[in-house]
Amino acid sequence: MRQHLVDETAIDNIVTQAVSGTKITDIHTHIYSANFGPLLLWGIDELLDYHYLVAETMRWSDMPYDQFWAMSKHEQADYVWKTLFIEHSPISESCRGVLTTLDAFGLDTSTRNLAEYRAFFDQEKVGDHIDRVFELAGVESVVMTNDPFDLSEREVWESKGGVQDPRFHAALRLDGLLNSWEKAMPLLKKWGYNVEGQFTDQTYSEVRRFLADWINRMNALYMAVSLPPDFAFPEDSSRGRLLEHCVIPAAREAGIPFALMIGVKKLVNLELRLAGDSVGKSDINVVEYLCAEYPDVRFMVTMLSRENQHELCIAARKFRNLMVFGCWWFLNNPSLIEEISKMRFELLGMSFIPQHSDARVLDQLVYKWSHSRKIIADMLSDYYKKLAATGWKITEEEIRRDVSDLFGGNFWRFVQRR
Ligand code: RAT
Ligand code: ZN
Repeated sequence: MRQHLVDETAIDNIVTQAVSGTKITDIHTHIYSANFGPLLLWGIDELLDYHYLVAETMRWSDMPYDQFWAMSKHEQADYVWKTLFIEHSPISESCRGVLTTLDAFGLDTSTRNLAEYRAFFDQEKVGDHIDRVFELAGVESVVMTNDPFDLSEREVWESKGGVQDPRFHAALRLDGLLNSWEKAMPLLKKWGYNVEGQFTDQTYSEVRRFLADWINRMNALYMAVSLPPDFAFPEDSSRGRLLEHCVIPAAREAGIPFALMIGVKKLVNLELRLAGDSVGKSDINVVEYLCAEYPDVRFMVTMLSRENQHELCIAARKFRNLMVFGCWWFLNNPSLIEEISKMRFELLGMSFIPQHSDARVLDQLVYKWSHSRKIIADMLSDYYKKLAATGWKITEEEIRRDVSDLFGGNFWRFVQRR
């Protein structure tokens, strides 16, 4: 096949085309396929009620938290809109994201007419809307966050056969099991797993059976957990024991990676509910220990604190069973995406997963990806120009290959599904 060499002056165009034309696999989201019913959030009220925006709204407000939570979703959305978009300029990443999304749907953001935006979403049908969002976002498929301890989700898996839309993949989320064993244990018992409060061999093997059952039922691409800054391993705790005797063996057995999302300080402000979590620096030694101790298990890792990013890159240079992914949550802002991704490109080349959306509302796929795509495209152009300056000749095909690795290929290879 003839290769098309790229002239230095054409790099921007070719990269922009490659980045906008590549369909993304979004490896970590909180959205669901349509048959999960009300678990799939979409529309303007959900966009405005996003917990990132609730946290920002309450900074301006003296309304008692309970009063805010007592309002309907619709009223909460009105309040967020008034506070963050009308009374102040909506420059924060999460605010701008709402506007990017409305604009992409062809709505006129200059009117500031919330009723008009509501009317647009009101006439959308969920199935068509999913298609439209995936198309606008340039997303091919998404990985959900699937928690067998969430009773409404469980019901869909058990009685309705789970996902029917091939664009939605599952990830088995283990926060319920690993971070609150006292609550998980009686539930496991109720569901027919012969576990005990004591960590006996039988308890371990029953938890492994539970994991294998759910990996199969969900056809999970990976298992995942979010962890606090003081996460330690090995550790004489229920989490440490379950990790060592159940989760790691289950990952090995099923041949799927285990994703660790490290650095969340849960509910530093209880009254903010879902918006009340914070961040703390974590210990990279734990990641290095896991990768060294279990070379036959693959770990996907993202860390929440900016301070952990450099050492995480270095750890990935040392361990090929470690896949660094995404700019998570409080890091999913242009200035930090740029800083962190540059560090990763310069230390790891193309061998990482630069971003996931973490979308909780379907429509957020539109802005999260449009914002990240732009930043990544600009960065890549710059790196290719630097290569060209050395005399290196790059082809269009190579640029497309690299972009396709970053936006999906690296993930599918790591989960060994393609
Ligand atoms: O980013 C978020 O929406 C957080 O609330 C969390 O869900 C986080 O991404 C997680 O997966 O724990
Ligand atoms: Zn998440």
